[in-house]
Amino acid sequence: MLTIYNERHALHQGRMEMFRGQLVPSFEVPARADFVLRELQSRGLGPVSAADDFDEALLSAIHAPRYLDFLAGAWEEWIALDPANAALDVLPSYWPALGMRRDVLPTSFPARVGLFAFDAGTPLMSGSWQAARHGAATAWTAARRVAGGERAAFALTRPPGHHAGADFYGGYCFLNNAALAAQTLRDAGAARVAVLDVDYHHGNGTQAIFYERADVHVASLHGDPRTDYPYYLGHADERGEGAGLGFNHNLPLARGTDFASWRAALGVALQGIAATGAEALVVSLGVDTFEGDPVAGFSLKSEDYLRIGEDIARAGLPTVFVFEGGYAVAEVGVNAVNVLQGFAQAA
Ligand code: SP5
Ligand code: ZN
Repeated sequence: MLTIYNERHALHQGRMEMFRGQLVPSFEVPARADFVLRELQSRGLGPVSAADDFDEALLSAIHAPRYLDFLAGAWEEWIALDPANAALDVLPSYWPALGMRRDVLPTSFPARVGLFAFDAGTPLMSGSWQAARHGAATAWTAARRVAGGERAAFALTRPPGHHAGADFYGGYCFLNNAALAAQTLRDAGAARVAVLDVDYHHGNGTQAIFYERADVHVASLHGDPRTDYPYYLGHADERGEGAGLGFNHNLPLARGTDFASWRAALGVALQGIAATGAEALVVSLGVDTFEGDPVAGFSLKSEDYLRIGEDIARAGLPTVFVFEGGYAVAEVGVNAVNVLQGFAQAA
């Protein structure tokens, strides 16, 4: 399988995230992508190449202009507050509560951070924008290859994307790579595209972006938001709105869910996708469902990921895989590449 690799992913290296009253080292580290790349190469699973030249204007199909402007300039504004800030990551301290104004953009940079960030766990630093931007280019390129006739392609990138919405970031995500891939497949002629999100966490950004649209069906298997991040979205009764009603499918699962139950839910999600008549598939490929993951609560084993790839291949759709979460760093390569290998062998 063809891999498009974000060679600039390591420009983003968030240092600290807020966890229960203290700053702790971020779980989302550059080594994650390095392990996946190494595993792909050692199994010889296909060529690895860089993204095509990318026109940043394409991002506005998914993201709001004022949000993109904020991201592109955030680091310079942070340094302008105080040159000593160069040694620190940007994290929010203030948020607009419900009933407060989001339409007026504050001049204050810290106030704007809280307008666009929905958690204090997503450090933004000097290279975040460049890494995220090239990551979006990576997903866009993978989608173009699939639109051009490849059976499948893998966008190997970080920071991840599925928590990022049209105008917000969080959950280690700044730009929604999977949403851009889905939009790219639509623009290339697929009448309907499905997004299948198998990351442990609900893909709240992807859901929000497509919630009122019938042309992109979003299905997500995840830890129940009653107990798990991102907490405030991802329930089973969220089915889409307006024209999008019936095109959002959430399968929340209890902490501790094992592979047999998880796989049954995958079958339900894939049946739903088949019923929509989708012509192409984007997989938000997080492997934080692994039993050893430090931030999540399912109990999948490494060999289970081969089965996941096989099941997805049986959907028979042109498929773009986009790398998302997975924080058991030493195993993340084996687990992610097992999905791709299972897919390639069954396809
Ligand atoms: C893309 C993705 O997987 N984002 C996930 C963001 C999760 N952020 C919350 C992490 C909570 C950290 N909990 C630490 C538990 C220590 N035992
Ligand atoms: Zn996740």
